[in-house]
Amino acid sequence: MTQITTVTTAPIAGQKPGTSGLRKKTPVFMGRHYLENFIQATFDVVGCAGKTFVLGGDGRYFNDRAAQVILRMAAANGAARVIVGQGAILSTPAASHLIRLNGTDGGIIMSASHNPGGPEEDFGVKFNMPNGGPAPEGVTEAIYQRTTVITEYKVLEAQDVDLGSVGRHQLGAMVVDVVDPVADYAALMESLFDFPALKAIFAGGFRMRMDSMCAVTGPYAMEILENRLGAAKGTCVNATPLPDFGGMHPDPNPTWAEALMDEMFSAAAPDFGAASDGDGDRNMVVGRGIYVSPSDSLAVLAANAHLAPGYKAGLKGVARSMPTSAAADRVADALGIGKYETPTGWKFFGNLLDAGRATICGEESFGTGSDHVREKDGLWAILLWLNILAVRKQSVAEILQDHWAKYGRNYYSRHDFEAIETAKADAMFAALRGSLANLPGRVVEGMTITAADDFAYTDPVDGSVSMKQGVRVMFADGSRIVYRLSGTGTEGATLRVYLERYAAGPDGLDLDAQKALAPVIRAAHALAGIAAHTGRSAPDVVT
Ligand code: G16
Repeated sequence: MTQITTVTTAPIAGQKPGTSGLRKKTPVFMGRHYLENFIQATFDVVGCAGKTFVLGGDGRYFNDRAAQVILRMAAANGAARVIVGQGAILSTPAASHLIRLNGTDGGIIMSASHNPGGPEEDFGVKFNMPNGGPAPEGVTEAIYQRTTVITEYKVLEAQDVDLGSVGRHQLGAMVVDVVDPVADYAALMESLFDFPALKAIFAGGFRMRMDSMCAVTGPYAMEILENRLGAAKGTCVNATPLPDFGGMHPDPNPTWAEALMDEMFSAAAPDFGAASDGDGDRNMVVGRGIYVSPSDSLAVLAANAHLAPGYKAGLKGVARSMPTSAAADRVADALGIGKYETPTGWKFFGNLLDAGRATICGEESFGTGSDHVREKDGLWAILLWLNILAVRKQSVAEILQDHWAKYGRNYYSRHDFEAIETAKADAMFAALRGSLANLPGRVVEGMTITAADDFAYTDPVDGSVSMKQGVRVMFADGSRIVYRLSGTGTEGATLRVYLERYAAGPDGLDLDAQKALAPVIRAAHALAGIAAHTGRSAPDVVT
């Protein structure tokens, strides 16, 4: 017999979801009532009785235990059915796809994305809506408000469900369907891309390195690249997901995917390199001897997507987050399609995708995706790049050079200053915001400021307004600086400074990005007084 227990609890401070769900140190999540309070608050807000949800996570430490708790709570709250990835594993894009494919009432994804995993590292939970996308701010705020008044939660007293093998189980009155985490996602990719053409390039000796950083993408990459497309054995490295990601920091950028960068810049470099993050929604692509910035990647994908079968009808529009470079806007203008600038956070793309206004979206934070799901999708971006390489029969370097020659180049970089004392970061932003009105007209590093503001966004579909989404300083020569505090960190504050400078060409398209941006970087430090406020004169991570 199974029995529903109502447990008395009390609000726990700080359960406010950030850019993408609630992310905290693992011991915090494992603390008494912590996970339970957040899950009950979620069910209280979105409803649970009679509903069907998808559940899965990136396999990090505590993923398996948390899944059993969430299942018991879903059963106690009257859910009809939960579809779970085998081993409680689902990449974030695969979870989004399963929600849409099965027409469920949403899903719960356990992940702290690119943050390290382990007993002392990070854990996270987020709710995705029936459209497959992250809950919008109105819903996450309601969940947070609920956590501040919660007094009890419900849990079924039962043994663990066997999530180790595919099949149907019963948990009290609730059905639990354990599914292959890879199969449906791989079929979706096969429907979008020209697999025979990709098979042909691998058969012809095209060499690739795919670094899954010991995180969730491993099994997806193995199945698609090595098993279905016939890439050489050993193409996929770090392909076994581990609870602590093998000690790696599964953030696919030049700093943390250093081994891949070294290989791609070595004499024996393969033709194409790629990496993905903890939960499989981010990607980095690298050519032989050339790094592709995420902003450029978005622009190249938008300009060439029609070469893949899934996008041969063309794009409806392109959306990017505000701090992402304007390179994609130039492509949208040339194609005569819509362009959109949203706040940081994939959730802001959902309405544009649902309304059919945008087909491809992307962010500087190594995220690209399309309307095939409602999350960014690392492997999708990598496969679209492969499809473009297969059709154009050019190297990554040649494709980038062609692109810049046609559109000009938006030199771009992001400088992160991590684990700053929150009070110091807040003081810096208060001073910066206070100075905005006086900035236009001022000349810094020889560049004249034309405008300065705090980005506010009105969603063109539902009219919702999001304020204070990042401080922008724009210059007469098209350069731009953006300052934001990260909403995904779990320790102190992370200051992100986004730097951009446009070169129309034909000269000056081949500079090192940091050198091309040097005056903009100096201006960014001077305008915000970064060193004076935070004590930091150099960034911790440069992407
Ligand atoms: C999340 C969001 C992205 C955002 C990124 C960084 O990605 O879904 O939209 O760009 O965080 O956000 P922040 O600058 O606030 O740290 P992920 O991959 O962490 O889920």
